[in-house]
Amino acid sequence: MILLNGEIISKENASINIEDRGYQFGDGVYEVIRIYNGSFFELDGHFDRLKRSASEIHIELPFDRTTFHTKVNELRSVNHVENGHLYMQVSRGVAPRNHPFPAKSEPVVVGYTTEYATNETPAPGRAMFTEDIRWLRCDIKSLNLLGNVLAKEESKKQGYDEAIFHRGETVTEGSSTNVFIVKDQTLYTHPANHYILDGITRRAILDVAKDAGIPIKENPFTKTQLLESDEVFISSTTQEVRPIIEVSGNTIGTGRMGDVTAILQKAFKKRIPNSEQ
Ligand code: DCS
Repeated sequence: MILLNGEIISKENASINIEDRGYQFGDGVYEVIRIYNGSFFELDGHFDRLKRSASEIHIELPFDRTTFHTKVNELRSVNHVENGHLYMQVSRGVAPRNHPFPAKSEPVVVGYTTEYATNETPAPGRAMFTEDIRWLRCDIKSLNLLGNVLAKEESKKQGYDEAIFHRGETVTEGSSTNVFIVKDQTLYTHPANHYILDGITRRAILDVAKDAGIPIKENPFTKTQLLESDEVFISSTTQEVRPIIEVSGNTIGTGRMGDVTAILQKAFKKRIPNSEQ
């Protein structure tokens, strides 16, 4: 079953208009929300971010927080998803194709769930650098993902797990992840400004790092600083805290998961709803 404009219906009965601006312009916003042991992870944080993304592109969400909670829980429940994620997108709606906003359009809301076979964090991965050619509002979780998709595809073609973006010498984020480095026991990540998406996982990591007494610097760092760091990891809803042991052919640190990364991975896992760890 899927969610379409507030109704839970079977996928077979759902259709999207060819003049949906999400389809024609990528004119909309989205969220990917993790489900652990039958509960959503940081649901309010996702709602707040969705509302902010929508507002930044002048879309008013057609539901409030309470309705959002009710609908996504209903969908999770009818689909019996214990572990997986919910994808949700809101487009500006349907109108004859024309660049300016239509005078009148109702946002189109789509949600569906995906089930995971396991909750295991992906194994340590390898990444490559790629120039960040995206627009300057990466803080908006927009449906326009071409820059991200092209970078991820290139990294896959070259046998890597992720593409790490840089603007000139400055590292920003991954194609679908945030990037952290550890140098001399201090944790560094790009500040949450227009150059990156302020990840829900990123925030949880900063929180647990603070609790663990790990010094944090939300400062931009360079490609060279990343290559000379002791540890690198990426974070996202789907990949959690994932060590990166090689970047563009260069081994990072010992070539294995670092100590600080291990502490943060463990502490993050403890935050998972109904976790037994
Ligand atoms: N940066 C980018 C560009 C992302 O696309 C994502 C997540 C993140 C950072 C990490 O954010 P979260 O911690 O909130 O997940 N991308 C989602 C996506 O498109 N698929 O999975 C997660």
